[in-house]
Amino acid sequence: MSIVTHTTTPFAGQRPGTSGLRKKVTVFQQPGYLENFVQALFDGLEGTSGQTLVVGGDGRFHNRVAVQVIIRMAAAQGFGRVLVGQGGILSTPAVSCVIRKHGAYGGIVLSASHNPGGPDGDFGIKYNVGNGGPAPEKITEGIYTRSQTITQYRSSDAANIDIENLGTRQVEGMTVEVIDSVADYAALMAECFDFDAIRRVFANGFTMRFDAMGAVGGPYAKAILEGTLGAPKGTVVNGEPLEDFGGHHPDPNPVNAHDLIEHMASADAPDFGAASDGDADRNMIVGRKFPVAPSDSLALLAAHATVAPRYRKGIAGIARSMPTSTAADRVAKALGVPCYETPTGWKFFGNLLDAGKVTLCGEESYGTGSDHVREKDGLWAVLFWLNILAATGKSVESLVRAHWAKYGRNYYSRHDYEAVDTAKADALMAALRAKLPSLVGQVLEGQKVAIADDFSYTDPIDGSVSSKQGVRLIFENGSRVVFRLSGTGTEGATLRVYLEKYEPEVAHQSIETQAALASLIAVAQQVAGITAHTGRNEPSVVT
Ligand code: VG1
Ligand code: CO
Repeated sequence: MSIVTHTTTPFAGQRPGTSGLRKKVTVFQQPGYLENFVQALFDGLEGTSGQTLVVGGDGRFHNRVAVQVIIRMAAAQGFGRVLVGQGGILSTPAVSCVIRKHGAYGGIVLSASHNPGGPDGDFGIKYNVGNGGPAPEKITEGIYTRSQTITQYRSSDAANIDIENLGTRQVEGMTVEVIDSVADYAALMAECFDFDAIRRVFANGFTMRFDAMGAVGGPYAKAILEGTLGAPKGTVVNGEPLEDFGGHHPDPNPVNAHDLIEHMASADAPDFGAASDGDADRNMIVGRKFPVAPSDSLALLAAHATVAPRYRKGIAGIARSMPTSTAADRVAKALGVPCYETPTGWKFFGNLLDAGKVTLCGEESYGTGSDHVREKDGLWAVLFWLNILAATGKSVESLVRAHWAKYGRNYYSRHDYEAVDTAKADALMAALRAKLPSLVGQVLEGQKVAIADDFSYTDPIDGSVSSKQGVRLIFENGSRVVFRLSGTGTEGATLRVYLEKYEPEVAHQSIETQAALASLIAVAQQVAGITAHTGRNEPSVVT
């Protein structure tokens, strides 16, 4: 066994997006592609000698190959220990949990989250820092810069090691511990929530379906829901993590998780439904015939937080990504705590969480989390809902309707135009940015534009500035239309249009969401010229 230096040449475009570097599997299979990125990452890290690195992924195709590459390179880098999930499996929140619990230097998550898996699908790699959260932009930009000039990488020439069985192995001077993928995470969940109360409701016949969509959430949900909490076997469906997710597109929204939506609307619907995404950091909550909007879910968790043991003393504050609806802001106001507005992507919550400014965070894209880890956490949100259902004895629908009655309803929808030609999407955004000054004060579909700008965020803790984070029109009545391009796709560009309208009157709250947002949808077309620029008459996904 020895450490070998390999000469290499850069690959264009190894720039991490919203959540790590995501490319087609075939791109990652190019010799040296993954190695270059990992070396560019390692070259920017100081004092790794003897430290611990956590490695795991969502089990998609290429996961095991990548784990072995990273172990060999971590040994060459001089890490003292690698903690790897059994079979290479660790959900994103589990990686965050393991980093924190074991005082690791950082961790590598192998996932392209909701992007399709399999040999023709996508692969991804993301670096998390010592607080357990996604690397801040300063680090990801550094990786990119180094990746563009890289000339060599270092690796042990050791053979593949056994990562299928628990236990300790040795690669060069480094120890590899293959750990139970679920244990540390499950222990943390038991500290957060009232497991006795949840166990009682299951014992009394409460029913649920958890759809893991063939992705990494399955083993976690099975162990905790069917194991610890006593939910009947079969509560978790699609619970085996498969290399191609069993053909599922593990994006837990009503379009991709339509099986669950249909089941929850059927005659034998259980009391509660939930789904999680590829790397189990996102969640969808569904009551009987009643999908819950993610922005509402965040607001409702905040309003009921004190039922859960971890949050019994109350929350310090809330943070939401800019496009997320302002439903949480109303709860924060009522609680007398601050609500922060950050750019899209979980990395922007890290500083606020570390500084104790916020306890709960959320995004409109079915992501919710708290200071228990530094990632969004799908199963955590599901257990939080179970805790609230157990504590109140109410149904999902009655809880949400009571919330609207108290705080008003934020009608909300996201329209995605996927796989648009990149040049056309860029042209649309450029044209939109150019006309922003002229939009202020205009009356569009009967509403006056109060603010038209490109969202820029100054981190309140470290002062770093992130600009061009989304074009937003805010109307005098608080309605909003936001436009941004996705940073996670691998085919062309995805235009996301976010629409929000606030309705304080209970009497007007039973309108269908798209109907309630009709005038804002018209404004979006008119202002951005979506059809003219992209040739698309309608969005490919509406959530
Ligand atoms: C999307 C979501 C964003 C989320 C990100 C990563 O990003 O909109 O809210 O944080 O995915 O989630 P974008 O740039 O495509 O809009 V995940 O579950 O892929 O780690
Ligand atoms: Co995810």
